[in-house]
Amino acid sequence: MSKNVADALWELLYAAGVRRCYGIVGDALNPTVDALHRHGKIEFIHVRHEEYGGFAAVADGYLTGDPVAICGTAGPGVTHLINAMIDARKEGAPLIVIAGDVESSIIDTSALEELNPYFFFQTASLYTGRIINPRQVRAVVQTALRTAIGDRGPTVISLPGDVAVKAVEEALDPIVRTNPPVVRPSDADMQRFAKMIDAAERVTILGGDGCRDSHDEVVALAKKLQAPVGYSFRGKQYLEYDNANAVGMTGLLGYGGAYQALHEADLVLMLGTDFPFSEFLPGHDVKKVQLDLNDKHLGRRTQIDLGLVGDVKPTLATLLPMVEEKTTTKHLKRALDLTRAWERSFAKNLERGPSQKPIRPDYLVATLDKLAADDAFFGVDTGTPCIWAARHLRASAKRTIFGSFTWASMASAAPNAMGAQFARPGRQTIALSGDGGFTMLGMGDMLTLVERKLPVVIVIFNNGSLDFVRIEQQEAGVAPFGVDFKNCNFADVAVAMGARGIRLEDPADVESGLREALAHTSGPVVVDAVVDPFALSIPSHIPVHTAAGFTLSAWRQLTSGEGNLLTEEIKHNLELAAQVLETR
Ligand SMILES: Cc1ncc(C[n+]2csc(CCOP(=O)(O)OP(=O)(O)O)c2C)c(N)n1
Ligand SMILES: [Mg+2]
Repeated sequence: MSKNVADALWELLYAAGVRRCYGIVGDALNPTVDALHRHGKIEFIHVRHEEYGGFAAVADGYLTGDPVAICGTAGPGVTHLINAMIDARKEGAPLIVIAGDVESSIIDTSALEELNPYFFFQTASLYTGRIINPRQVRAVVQTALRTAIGDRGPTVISLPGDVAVKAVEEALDPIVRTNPPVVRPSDADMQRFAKMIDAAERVTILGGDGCRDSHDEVVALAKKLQAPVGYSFRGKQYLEYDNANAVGMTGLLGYGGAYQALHEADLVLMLGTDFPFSEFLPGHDVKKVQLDLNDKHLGRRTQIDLGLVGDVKPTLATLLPMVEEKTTTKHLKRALDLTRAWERSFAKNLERGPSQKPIRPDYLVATLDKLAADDAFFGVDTGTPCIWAARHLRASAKRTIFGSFTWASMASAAPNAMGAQFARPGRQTIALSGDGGFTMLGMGDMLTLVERKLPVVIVIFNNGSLDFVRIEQQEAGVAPFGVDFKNCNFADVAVAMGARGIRLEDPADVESGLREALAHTSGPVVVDAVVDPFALSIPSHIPVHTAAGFTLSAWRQLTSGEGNLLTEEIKHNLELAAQVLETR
């Protein structure tokens, strides 16, 4: 049988490392998926919602570095992919989106399910190719693959069903994968970099996702410069472990001495971080050097004194012998003292966890952290799970803490966990899901996890609300509104779906319940944890507008007759506040 466009497509994708395609079949896509079926080497993961497949692919691609395919069919099917595609772009995951397209004879006629792929994908896609002639295949697939892999993001191949079955005449050789180049700043810029460091007295490092492969280099530099190392959420997992200079995170999720270390430094080194919250970064009185592989990131979050384009690892390896050793430890010691005080306050609070009802979410996460494997994958939902994960999940050389950290979409944790399980079968895989997130996207595809017998542990923070938004509203000075909802017993739902279900209502059961969940490896488990909706976290630095907003919101609740909720909130957080004040 001669080769058609769809056959050639899968052959080329397979040769470039694509091993899985997540999605839903239908109309325009049927011939393309039929070719995947006949090809036989790329696994098709039939999900119940295209967006779920998209988020699964984001984690899959991020973990393996190999491109992952996702597919949806013309119009509505592909529109379901867009949120995960933007997430892929922000998190740096190589995705190839196979978009079913209407018959080529009715393109641009407002046909049923017709969507202009160029307009529609513009925000999300790094490259969009529409194949209407078999002779485009090599160039379009090549460009889609190279862009997705090289620029780490989603690219689109839009393919009408009638074109998918057209014969390909030319011989198509497999696409050659290239290793990423080693990039570091010019010698002159390296000299300027080293000079600024030598001239400084108090250096602080802020690291991000760009430090992914450079733990040892960052630790060595920090040691040589007596520099505290703070990090973004994405950088935490690469820099917190085995690092005597680690001082926590800055930002609204902040803890430890990072905020002070950044503001009290005379030179800050921003390494591979595009940390977006400018108000938590120091201003003009502190000099800043920013190093990033992407030059578009330089200087966009705060004013910088030196911008450098390069990979953190080779740049620091070159820099290390160029800088003088520093011996004054006062700056580092202050940041470490603050960090230790935070750790003591966490420990004190957690000690009371087993007897504090309702279950404290921080106790839930800290217990999970204690019991989870040293190489566990944690998917974390945007919402309060993010807050508690940032503080209470400890990184290790082999653990992954993953989420929609830059796009901040809800509901990514469960699908991310599924993708992680496909990427690394058998690895302990845990999702920390909001109840809003789980009911938004996670519930339907529980059936996929069951069908595939995937050992994924989904821990639901059942707080009956969009709790994170409630906190946002309070911060903005308004009375909480539109955030509460009624839940069901998710453990019962899980059992009805064929999964294991564990309901946690009593804090005394948290440890045994989580142990049982982690020991269940023959399929998915849902841990439905009824947690305290009033648990607040206090950041290491509270911006003035936040404090003012909380006061105003409290006043509005009192004057609107919702003071009883406020009393609850104060009661639940008073002791925490007292402990945190000790760390100031
Ligand atoms: C798709 C999407 N919709 C809305 C938001 C805004 N948002 C951010 S967090 C959040 C609440 C999340 O609620 P839940 O999943 O229940 O987690 P909780 O904060 O209650 O723990 C919302 C609505 C978002 N980030 N993404
Ligand atoms: Mg919630």
